[in-house]
Amino acid sequence: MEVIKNFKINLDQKILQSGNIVIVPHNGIDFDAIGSAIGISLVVKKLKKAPFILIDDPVYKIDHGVQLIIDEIKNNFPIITKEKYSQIATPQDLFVLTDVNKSHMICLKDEVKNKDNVVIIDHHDEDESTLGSNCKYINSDISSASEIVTKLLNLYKIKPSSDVANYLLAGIYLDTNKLTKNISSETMKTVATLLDCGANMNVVTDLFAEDFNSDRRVQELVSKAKIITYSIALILADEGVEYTKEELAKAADYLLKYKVDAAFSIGNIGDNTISISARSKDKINVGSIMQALNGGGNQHSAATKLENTTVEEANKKLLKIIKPIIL
Ligand SMILES: [Mn+2]
Repeated sequence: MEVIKNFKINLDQKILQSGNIVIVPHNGIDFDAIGSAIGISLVVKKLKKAPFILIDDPVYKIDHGVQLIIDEIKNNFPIITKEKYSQIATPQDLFVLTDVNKSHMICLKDEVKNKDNVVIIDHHDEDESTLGSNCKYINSDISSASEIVTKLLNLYKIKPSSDVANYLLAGIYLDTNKLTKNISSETMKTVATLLDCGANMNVVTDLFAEDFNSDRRVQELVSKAKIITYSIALILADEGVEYTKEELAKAADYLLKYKVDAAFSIGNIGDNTISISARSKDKINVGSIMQALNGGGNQHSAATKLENTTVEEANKKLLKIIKPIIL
């Protein structure tokens, strides 16, 4: 508690003394990234500053439910692309990263090199690509960035509207695999706080309602799964079919329904790139496995991208790393 209180004091000063406050969720924006970004926008507004949320993903790549949220908020919370931001940028701007701490997972590069201008609010482990910041709250014991931001809103005595409470709850719901994984009593207290603010579980689950065609593709991936040992499930997607990172992640998530310790799905995501999505219960740390393949994440949820390779080759690389762990 002390740590987050000190972070709040530091954050106050940073926001008050900066120019534009640019909130930066990760590329491939998901419910946790958008929910936490919207929550932090309320803090910025309370301090009488104008927040911008920077989203630079191509529209076709944005998840159906996340796009619904973006459409709902865009009149109240200015959303800008990187190009639009570059037209208003000043050297005094502050970048508040939410649900991300690594340089290669955001759309800014040189802008975030000054650690005085970077704030990080995240629940992913740090590694060598974590950006420098002298104002950060990173805690991988917390389920989601949305849980951290809800705690911050409490400290600021900000009561989110029922809409914003739904967005934060959607972030928690995503990163806990529908409140089944990676939850603590603190997570459930945070959920209770959001319900008190008017969040509605039916509205949240509707945001997760699948697009029929995309869900069919996820189920196709799941049908390709093999259990390679008693504890690891593995999907090798067809080389010739392009999937999205989200579809690969959902397929890996789905496999945790079975009696496995971890699940990996490997598929072609276009642009000459193979993606591996990894999910785990408790025994296997998929964060460190993905780190060994230049990716990142945390022990339960991680991913990597490999360029100029094939699904088969990516699988070989993965097996080389996991074999010593599972044998
Ligand atoms: Mn997250």
